[in-house]
Amino acid sequence: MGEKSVDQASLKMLKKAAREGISTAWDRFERQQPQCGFGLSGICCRNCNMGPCRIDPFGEGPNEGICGATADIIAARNLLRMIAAGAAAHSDHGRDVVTTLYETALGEAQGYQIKDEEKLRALAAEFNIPAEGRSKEEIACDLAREAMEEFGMIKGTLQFLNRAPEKRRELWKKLDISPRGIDREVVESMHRTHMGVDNDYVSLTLHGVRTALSDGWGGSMFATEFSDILFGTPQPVRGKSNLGVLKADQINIVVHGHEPTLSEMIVLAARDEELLEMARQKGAVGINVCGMCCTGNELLMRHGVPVAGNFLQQELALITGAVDAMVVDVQCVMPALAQVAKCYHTKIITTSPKGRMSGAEHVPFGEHTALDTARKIVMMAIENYPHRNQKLVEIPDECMEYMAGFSVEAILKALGGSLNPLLDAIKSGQIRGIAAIVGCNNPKTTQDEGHLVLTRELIRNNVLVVQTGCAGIACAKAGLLLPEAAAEAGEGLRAVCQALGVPPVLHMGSCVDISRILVVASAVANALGVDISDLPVAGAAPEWMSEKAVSIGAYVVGSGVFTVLGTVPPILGGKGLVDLLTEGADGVLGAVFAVEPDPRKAASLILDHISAKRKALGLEP
Ligand code: SF4
Ligand code: MSK
Repeated sequence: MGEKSVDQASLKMLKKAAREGISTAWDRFERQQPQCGFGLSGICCRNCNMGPCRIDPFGEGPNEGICGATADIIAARNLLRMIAAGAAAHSDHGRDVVTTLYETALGEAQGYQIKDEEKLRALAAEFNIPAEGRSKEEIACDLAREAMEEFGMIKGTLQFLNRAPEKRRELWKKLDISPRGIDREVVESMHRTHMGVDNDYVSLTLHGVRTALSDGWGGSMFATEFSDILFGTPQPVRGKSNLGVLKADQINIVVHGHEPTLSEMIVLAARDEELLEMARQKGAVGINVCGMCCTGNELLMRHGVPVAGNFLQQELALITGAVDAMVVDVQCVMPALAQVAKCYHTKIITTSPKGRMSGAEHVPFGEHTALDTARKIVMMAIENYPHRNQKLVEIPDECMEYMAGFSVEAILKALGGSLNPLLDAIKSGQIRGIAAIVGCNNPKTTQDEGHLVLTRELIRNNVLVVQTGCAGIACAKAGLLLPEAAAEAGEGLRAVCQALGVPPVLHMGSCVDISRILVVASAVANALGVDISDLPVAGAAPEWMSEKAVSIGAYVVGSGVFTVLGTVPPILGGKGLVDLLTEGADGVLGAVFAVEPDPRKAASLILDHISAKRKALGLEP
């Protein structure tokens, strides 16, 4: 492996960590080497107590488990369980936002309001909820109840599937993979993977796609749409990124995790004059709330709040010695934080009943007392500021401006209210296609390098890039989210970006906001009268690590988009499964996965794919 990171701020903090004897994910990764070959190939099973069983990938030892499960069955079951966990995580996040809207509508949630009434009314129309002459609270109440039904729905299929092009919906119906209730698909995944239920790797994989679709077109879409109703639909906004956003003379609060419900309240509380005065009395000049990972994405999309970093920088933020409190909720929060925090004065504060951490303080967060809880947390950070050991403080100066906030509505506004300018640019070849680059960091690969190399290669070749998650933060830190980055784009894309005043890389939000990308892809496909699989579009997750990314990959391919993975998924021991996902799926779903760790080669795969799709549409390849 090469360098640990291409981010200078990360490298500086890794040096500081080494000086101070603190181990980070990179050190722990090294201590795990060599990683288990059975695990890496996905062919160990412990789904029952006759096992654990493992298959010999070289054909010399056992080629089936005690029950007779083959490598393909074991790998497919393991993959399906990963999808189910990822879909559950996104969808449970969506459920919490739906609940918050419901309680806001009832007047029982403290500090929240319905900020985007237009979107509320548009969604009400989509769900056939009467809106005429009714208050926004009455409509929101009905809409939230409808949404709750979709989680545990007992008949029919998800409402948001109607947003997909007709051909795609027909295909899902034909394959019998249109998702029903969101929870139902996850439960069925667990049932099918129980010992002795679904013993066919093709059938297991198809259910994986169905479960993933219930995430993309269900749980994640609810999270996005309902967050917009509550907190406002993002519009282009500027802010700053990387560890240099931490301030030596301010109370630094890093909010980390995924759900915007808590972080929105922390942002609000940090502006409270009474708390600001308290901070001044402790000797700080202000309260600096910064985001991390997808909580950071939620806040930067809506408020231009500084984002301190992406996944592999969570420990590094603490190693600056300048974080007074790190407030976490759910997902992508490393248990190591509590250990690292012990070396400094930082308080790690967990807030979700679902996400506790030994060694952290727990401040339970709930909608009914949201603002009071947020104030309490901000006060804890203020009280902690005097304990900061100035001798240990070292804040890297890397700090890059970004422009984010490209919701579907913001993109349409930038285009003058209609998709036509984008369609014309695609037809003329000024923009050759669109690529969604998403996902995490992973110490298996140099931090941010995959995201940056792939993004630069694609924009240079006139492919518009849209991003979410930690990929978006990687590009923010590298300056690729600025309109000036159009200088790095090919001539056609550059001209379009300069005319519209937008960057060549559009930040569309957090991981759940990949649902926004599905909406754009559907709108383009509908405008051209084709399926999503006919479009010159592709997906990529160069540095993915989480089970949510597996669910995302499966619903993106299931929606008809060719997807390139940069880190290798644990399935290679199931040869039939690999063939199905990388070749066979094309004839079934109109899209496949490719695995390509080299981001330059990944770019070539995507460019070839875009050329082929352009040609098939009768466009200049
Ligand atoms: Fe082994 Fe089959 Fe049990 Fe898995 S389900 S542990 S392969 S016997
Ligand atoms: S936070 S899922 S590391 S993108 Fe959404 Fe980043 Fe991946 Fe978590």
